Amino acid sequence: ETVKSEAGDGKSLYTGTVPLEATKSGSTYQLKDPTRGNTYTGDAAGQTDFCILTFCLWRAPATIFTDADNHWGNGTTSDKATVAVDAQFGTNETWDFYKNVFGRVGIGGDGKGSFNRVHYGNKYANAFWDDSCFCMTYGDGDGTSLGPLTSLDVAAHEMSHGVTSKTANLTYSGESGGLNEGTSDIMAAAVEFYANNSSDPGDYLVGEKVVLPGLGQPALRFMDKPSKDGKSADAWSTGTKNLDVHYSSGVANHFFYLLSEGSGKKTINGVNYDSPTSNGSTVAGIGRDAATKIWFRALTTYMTSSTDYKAARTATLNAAKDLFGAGSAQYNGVAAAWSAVNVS
Ligand code: ASN
Ligand code: ZN
Repeated sequence: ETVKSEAGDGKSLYTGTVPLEATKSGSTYQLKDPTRGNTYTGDAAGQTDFCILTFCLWRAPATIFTDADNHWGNGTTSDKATVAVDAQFGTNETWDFYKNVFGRVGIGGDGKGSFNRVHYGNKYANAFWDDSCFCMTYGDGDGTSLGPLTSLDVAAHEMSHGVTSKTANLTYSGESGGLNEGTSDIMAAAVEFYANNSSDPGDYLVGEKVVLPGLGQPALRFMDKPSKDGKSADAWSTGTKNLDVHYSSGVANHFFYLLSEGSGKKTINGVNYDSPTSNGSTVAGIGRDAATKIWFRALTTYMTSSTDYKAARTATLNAAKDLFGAGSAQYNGVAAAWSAVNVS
């Protein structure tokens, strides 16, 4: 029996009312999308996994969300299904982005869907992708610094860890760890621009929807000038490899911003940016679509588990040569943007 997809919609926390595809089971609907590898969203109901490092002895089950009329959530946290709408929407947009922009179907590139768990733990202020269950997990946040982690950019960031793991498999420490984190931030921005949702338009901020006043900054990370978070690197130095991977990623994020948009002041979708260069140069952007294609090709064709920033420069130059030619503006833009973050 083929499962018929039933078009419904949901009122999300962060992206307004969004279309969803559900599965009809008897007289109720399940939040499970047959058009995207049966990707579904379930309720972890406050439970947490029991793991020793990465080996999990017990995992909080995801009880699939069901609904009587295929109109999910109410746009606020008073309805448990609201953040499930965000999570399902996040997987949908990320799926569509990888499929329609790169021809990659599913995080693993094998057409297989994943699943989401929401309401994980108690005041859990994080979200993560897990390769071993092929699943996404979202906490509801601590309510002071972070709200529910279910924004589109967080979804795309975490699921892109799954793509990296199946491709370059960049080791999650040192400079390769910064490139791994940077890849997730870069793809998060690209997915947000791709989705073009009016409540959450594309930007070069990470986590702007999930932060609360208690965090004291308007986003988790800032790609135009990563040091705005007080910790991330704007440019490469010999100390980059010693930073936490969420801060050494600044070099990659800043490279990607400069390559896409260029240096200096710019306003995009109402957000003001002012991106410096470390060498005093002025960099002209090549556009985010070209920059995204170059990064993805470098990730999937040239980067390996041990790629560092110097090798990432070579990988992206090779990718730009393949896609646009050796003397192209895009190729020259890649060289200039890396030089502007002190990677030569
Ligand atoms: N949210 C964190 C991240 O994706 C958790 C993790 O998996 N390291 O960077
Ligand atoms: Zn990450």
